[in-house]
Amino acid sequence: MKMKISEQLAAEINDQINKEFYSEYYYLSMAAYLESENLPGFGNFFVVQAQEEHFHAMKFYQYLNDRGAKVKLEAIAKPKSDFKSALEVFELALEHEMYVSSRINNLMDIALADNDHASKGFLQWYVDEQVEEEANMEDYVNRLNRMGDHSYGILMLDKELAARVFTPPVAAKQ
Ligand code: OFO
Repeated sequence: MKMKISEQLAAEINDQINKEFYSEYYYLSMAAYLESENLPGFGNFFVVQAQEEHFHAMKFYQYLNDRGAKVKLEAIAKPKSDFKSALEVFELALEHEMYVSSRINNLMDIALADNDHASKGFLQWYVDEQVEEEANMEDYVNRLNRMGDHSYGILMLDKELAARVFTPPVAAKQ
């Protein structure tokens, strides 16, 4: 199949596939820490987050295939496994999402420079997703900050986070 996107955009998306799998790994590592701290609801939240990252990676994977570019998988970096608290986990998750947003914006900049309308449309989904992911993480950072050491509040939040389930976005099905 003839390649229908620029070499540069294909290479950057290929790299982003690695970053999305790293995100999956990073959030799974956060989940494992939270489970070990007897916070199964918090753990569940990050297991679901990891599933979302897997979905993001596969959506990029499919896109490269569809545009005639070959995916080349690279090694996934080892994630941090020691954390100080649930608050620190959410702070790091927020920081990570802000980093991912900057990478998605960079992909969009390339698609704009290439005047590649198909890629612009495709990447807009990620731009919107990042707004939601950052807002979500920030909300939990704020709530945990307000709670301080109140174990009742943390237990209630753990119960709330236990209810999160992974639902693949319908419009973006693989
Ligand atoms: Fe893939 O959005 Fe989070 O990292």
